[in-house]
Amino acid sequence: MAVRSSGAKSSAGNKRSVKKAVSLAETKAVAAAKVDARADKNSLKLDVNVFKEKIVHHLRCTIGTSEKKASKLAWWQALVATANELIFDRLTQTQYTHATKDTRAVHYLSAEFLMGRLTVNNLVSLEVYNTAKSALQELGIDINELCEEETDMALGNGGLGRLAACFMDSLATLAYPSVGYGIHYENGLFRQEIREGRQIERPDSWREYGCPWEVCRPESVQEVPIGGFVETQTAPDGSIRKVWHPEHMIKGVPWDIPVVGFRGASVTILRLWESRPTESFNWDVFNAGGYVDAQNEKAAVETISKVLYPNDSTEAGKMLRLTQQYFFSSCSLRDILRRYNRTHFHDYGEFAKKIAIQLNDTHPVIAIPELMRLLVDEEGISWDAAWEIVTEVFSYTNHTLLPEALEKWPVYIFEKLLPRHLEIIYEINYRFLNEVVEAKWSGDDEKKRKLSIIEEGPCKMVRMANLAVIASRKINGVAEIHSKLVRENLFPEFSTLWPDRFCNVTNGVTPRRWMLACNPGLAELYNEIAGKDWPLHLDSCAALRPYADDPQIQKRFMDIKFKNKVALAAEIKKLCGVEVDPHAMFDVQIKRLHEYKRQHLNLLYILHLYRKLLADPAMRIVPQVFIFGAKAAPAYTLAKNIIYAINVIGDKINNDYRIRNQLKVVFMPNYRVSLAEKIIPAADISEQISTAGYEASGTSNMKFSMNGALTLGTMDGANIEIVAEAGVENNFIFGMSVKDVQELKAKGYNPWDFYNSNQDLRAVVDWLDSDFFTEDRQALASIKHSLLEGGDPYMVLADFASYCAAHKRAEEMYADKARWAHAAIMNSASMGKFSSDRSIEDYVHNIWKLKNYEIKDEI
Ligand code: 26V
Repeated sequence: MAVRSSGAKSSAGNKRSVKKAVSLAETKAVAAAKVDARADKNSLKLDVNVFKEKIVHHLRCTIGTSEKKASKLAWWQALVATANELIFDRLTQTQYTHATKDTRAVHYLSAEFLMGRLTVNNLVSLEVYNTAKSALQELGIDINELCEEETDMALGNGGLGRLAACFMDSLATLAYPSVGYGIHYENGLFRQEIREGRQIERPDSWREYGCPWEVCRPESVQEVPIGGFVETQTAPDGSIRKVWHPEHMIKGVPWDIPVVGFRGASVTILRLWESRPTESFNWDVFNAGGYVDAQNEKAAVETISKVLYPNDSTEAGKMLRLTQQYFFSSCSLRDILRRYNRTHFHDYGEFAKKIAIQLNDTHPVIAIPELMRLLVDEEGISWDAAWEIVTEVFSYTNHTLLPEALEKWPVYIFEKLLPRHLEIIYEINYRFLNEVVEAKWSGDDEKKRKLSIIEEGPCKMVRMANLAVIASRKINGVAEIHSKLVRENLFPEFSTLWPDRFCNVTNGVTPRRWMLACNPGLAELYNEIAGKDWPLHLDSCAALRPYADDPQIQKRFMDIKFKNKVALAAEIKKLCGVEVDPHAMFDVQIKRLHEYKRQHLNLLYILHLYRKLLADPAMRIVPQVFIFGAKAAPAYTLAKNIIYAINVIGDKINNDYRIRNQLKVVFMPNYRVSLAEKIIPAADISEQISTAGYEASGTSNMKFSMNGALTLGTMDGANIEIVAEAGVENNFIFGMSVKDVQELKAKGYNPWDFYNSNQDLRAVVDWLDSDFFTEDRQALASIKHSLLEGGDPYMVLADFASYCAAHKRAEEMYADKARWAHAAIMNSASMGKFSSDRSIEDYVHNIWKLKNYEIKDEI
């Protein structure tokens, strides 16, 4: 021991003296190397020839092929490798700055990150897009074709996951110390195929041939216990200790995806955990001759991160879903603790000063009892001290009021998977009910029943949202109206208890992806009018507003739109085989298929128009193309029937010569981020038609407006704030307000009243129950059935008349080109508020309390 120790010392001593001796030469060499590296970087950024050489170098030396035989995929991989040279350098600089300054950071825990494609965005953010384009052009390659090689990273269902991706972009751009934590799903959201009008789900294997953006980090692997039982040990002094004997250990392997801030401001990491069996775990079974059993167990562990669950409320897979949530939450917390302890050596006095954790919906809420467990059971901290830390660190964002989406887990699943966590949840609940609720509403058992984390009943359940509220410092909704409903309808008692905990952060979207990268024509116009910094200061786009009536600017703006429509028409032809006229009004509804989003209301209007055209063959209307994109959860039968209805009705209309191409209906298959990037810049009308009170915010509504579409929508979610900025006169608002909906519900809504009193409505609803569109009338009749016998839960019929009137106003305005251009410009130029940079600044100032740091080229 002594020998080893002194040896170690002397070798360290030697190193120091050697270092001193060469320090001057070394310093010079390092400085020279740094200059070289910077020159190299700059030339890579600016010099087309250097970029070209790099791509060819990577094609040969990284990918192992040559210019002559390389596939498009290989060229794309070489392009990514070239970009990665710049990205990793910036990443190292960022991490160096944050480590040396021991910065406070936010950790964004989300089961979903819908990143889409990264190539164009990263090149644009690094300011090398044009260099890369020219370099590739000289090599005889079209950059657009290469970018089409990239499979979307579809690790999310919809709005919530895409919001997380926009937030990562803004965190990196604003250079706030941050990490995104999630799950490295082997299969993202299913790929949708349409066969004979019906949705078919196919697996999405986004990294079948590897993803060149991600880096595996074996040095940061974590191990997570699961299952088993808890033993209560009593020490000689009478104190009690809980010891968990887990049944299995799961290995969490981190994959890092760098997120590049605009102009390389900083590079933030998205760390996604993949589940693997631990080295040790299958040996016992294996040695006992159970080779096959061991393989089965291995497969079971690997299943944890295999697939993203689509949003359907089926019972199947509940166990696995909770395991996923626990797995990634625990890996992330252990990673956070490991990094903290590198400089704080298990002294938790500073923990809450350095760490903020945002829970993106209830999916990662299991992190609350897990942090309690890590601090109390594994780090030996008292319950009270641990609770103080936990309640300082966590905040929770609510993204939906839909009761079926509010997560509850059966207690028996907890007993099986997470027995110690269940004990901790019981303890949190006991203290909350007996200290907090009792103090406020003494003896009121009804209040206790309602606020309890545990729902009593034949199957006891753990209410994750209640746990989140009880442990969080701040709870936010995602648009003004939604946050109000969270306070008043979802958590009224909690907000009486803790009024200061509740706040609003209106969602936003990144203008880098949703304007600059996807709409270069519009970006150029803003460069000229607002200066090149508009993607960082979206408010500055307001500089276009004074030109809203200028004929030249109107023409320029609408020419950009037209060009985008021509491109989309070509895509529609390619994907749907339908010819559409780019002069027609493009009316778009793209979002997950759900009854509350009311794609069937849109369909009823289409039927109404079609019927009028058939009744009067001489009638001339504004030519219109209705464009849909939507995935339905695989077990959601009615949603799938609505997709089928859109397709068969579209097919009939598109091929009906009598209506002279005045109406077209297309359903674009496999809606995803990269398709949205093509559709949104080409839209004239943005359909945002949810029943008021149900769409928490919406985010595509913002993307459409930024790109000059007019909203046809209800006073719901962020629509309210969008029209407040862009002018209600420049959009088409219709339907019941949240208050109207509440009142009608209270009065007793009867869809038959509307059906019986509106001839037009009745005709189109009945049309669904006929063999006019398809022999399989059952599928379409199921929609009618849900609207009548089913009680029309989302009040489609109640809003039909008002919806038709809004469409009429839109058609009239479209015929007046100057008026339309005015409205389109006013929308696009008024969206400053809806940059995700603003959302992040709101989180930073009201919740996270972070500082950002300039990232210099220091190492
Ligand atoms: C979840 C589920 C699960 C079970 C069955 C049905 C169902 C339906 C919807 C959901 C959605 C969960 C959360 C979500 O994605 N919310 C969306 O979050 C966006 C970002 O804040 C927001 O813009 C959307 O309005 C909101 O729907």
